[in-house]
Amino acid sequence: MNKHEIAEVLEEIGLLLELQGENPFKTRAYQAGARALEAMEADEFTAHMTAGTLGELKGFGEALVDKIGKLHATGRLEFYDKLRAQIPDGVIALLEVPGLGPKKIKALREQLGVESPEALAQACRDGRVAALAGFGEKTQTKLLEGLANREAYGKRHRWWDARAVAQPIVHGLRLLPEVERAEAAGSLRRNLETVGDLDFIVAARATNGATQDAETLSKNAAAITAWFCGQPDVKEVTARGETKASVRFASGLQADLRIVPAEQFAFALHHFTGSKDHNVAMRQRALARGLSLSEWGLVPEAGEGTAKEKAERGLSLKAENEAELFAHLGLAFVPPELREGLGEIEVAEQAASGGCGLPRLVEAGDLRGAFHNHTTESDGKNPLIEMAMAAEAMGWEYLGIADHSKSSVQARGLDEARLAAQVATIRALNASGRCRTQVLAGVECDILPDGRLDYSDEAFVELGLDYVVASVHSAFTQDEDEMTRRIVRAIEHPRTTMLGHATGRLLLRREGYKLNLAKVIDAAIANRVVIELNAHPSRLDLDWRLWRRAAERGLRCAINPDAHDIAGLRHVEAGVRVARKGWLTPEHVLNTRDLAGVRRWLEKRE
Ligand code: DGT
Ligand code: CA
Ligand code: CA
Ligand code: ZN
Repeated sequence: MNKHEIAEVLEEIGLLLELQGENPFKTRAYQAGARALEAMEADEFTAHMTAGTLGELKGFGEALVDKIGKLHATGRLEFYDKLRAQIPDGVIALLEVPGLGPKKIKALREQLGVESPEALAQACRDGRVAALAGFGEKTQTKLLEGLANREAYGKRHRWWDARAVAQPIVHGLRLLPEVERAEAAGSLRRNLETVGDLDFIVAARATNGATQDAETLSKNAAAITAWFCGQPDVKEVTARGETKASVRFASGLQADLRIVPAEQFAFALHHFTGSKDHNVAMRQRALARGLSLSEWGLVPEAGEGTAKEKAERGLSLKAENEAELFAHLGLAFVPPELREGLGEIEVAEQAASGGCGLPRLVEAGDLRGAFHNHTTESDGKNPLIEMAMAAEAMGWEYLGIADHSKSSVQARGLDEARLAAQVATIRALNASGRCRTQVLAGVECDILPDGRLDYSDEAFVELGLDYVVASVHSAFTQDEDEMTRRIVRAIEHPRTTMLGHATGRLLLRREGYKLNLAKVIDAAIANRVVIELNAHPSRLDLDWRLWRRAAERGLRCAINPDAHDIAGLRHVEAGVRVARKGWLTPEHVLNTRDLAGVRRWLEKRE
């Protein structure tokens, strides 16, 4: 196990011990150990493990070092397995209910016998939770809300996490001798912000000459299915047939596998990429041409038999890849992220007939920097120099630092003096030539509840910042009018360069605050204020569904990782994926500009 995985196990041990009512010193030791591991460089950790010197560090007692050693070497820990087995799954599930920690869960178990989310919901409906000491009506209502969200959200996963699971599976499939081609399809391939399940499409290899004989296909399919179902993370095989299988991983994520002959691959990949709305529109288009489109192929509508039978009789048009499939229907290739049935087929038709065509969507390689990133000055985990070096390693021309402002006390927001010092440090770093990436001096400035910014106009003049990201971090519960007025006021402030994480949503955890986004977008366009596409995998905010129209109307985007550490810079990729889904081209995105172009925008907004 790597240090991150070990830290997660330690964190969980701490929680489990707390659930059992262990003494707080013991539980805290595990949680502190987990945090110390997270903060450690990977190289440093490896060096300690090799040299056996972890125990010399503060906070790593003998028992902890022993457990880390076992997890590092074997990936297993008997102590953890035993502990985990003592606690019912339902109680573990309670930990995921917002508003519930180990202490409250302990009280619910001991006083009400509640040992699962379902039992908790019942106890809340009966009013028994409100009656408990330390709970009350308000808590009970909150818990019911949290339970409802958990149900609605529980079945989906963040795109970023789903991809981390899918990538090694695609690679593993491609390495099998029986596999000719393998791709992930479904919502993952369409870059949807959350993913229900994974879908894998595999073309089995034809070993007997050009035409595939049924026997070879079924032999190869069996080998592929066996590999798929036998992956170490598979917790349950939920379906298993000759050419398909479904599994569930320990994380709860499920995955479908389909195996097809090579000549069917493009059709199956297209079908299982979806979306349903896109597929419906494509099928209608095929029908208008006397053809029937399905996962089996593109066959004549007329004649005896099902589409599958016709395809098996060799009546399908041939498509080596999806581009050829689209071409059969008079369409240019539609990138998967645009396949949502939102007008992409009409545009692909114009493109095929030499019209204005599909947009050249923004790519990760187009980005030359980003504006919203944190350092250890506020709540980041890496100091300025390390963030700058990491940006340099990514080939970025500039890196914007925007630490929190003074009202974000819990994030160690910077007052005027500390911010002035940071600006001076940034200017000095740029002048020193230590780093090819130029650092831009910004701030993530709180939008106060009344819409004012967190520093006075005089302070802004003195600070001489390159730009200001204005964000809401407090008073989330204002009503829609008040919140809208608040944000519009911040947008109208002459110092505001861009609006950070516009709705404050946390995917699968928290809805955004109530807001009239149309008014906010109008104000941003009118004031030439950029709206950020916050690329953090839990945010992806502003939502992709709003970008196409807003950008057409003149709204400028910045794809910002909101990185709190070096690894967080990589989140821009999630942001780019979502920007593509919003039909954004490089011209719509400020951070595709070179440094001179960015400076022109920051100074003159042009
Ligand atoms: P998800 O998994 O909920 O995030 O969303 P998808 O889009 O991955 O949906 P999924 O896994 O149920 O199916 C993958 C694709 O297969 C879907 O986008 C379109 C296609 N598909 C599946 N079932 C149907 C269906 O009943 N009708 C049509 N037209 N297409 C379907
Ligand atoms: Ca899916
Ligand atoms: Ca599926
Ligand atoms: Zn923020």
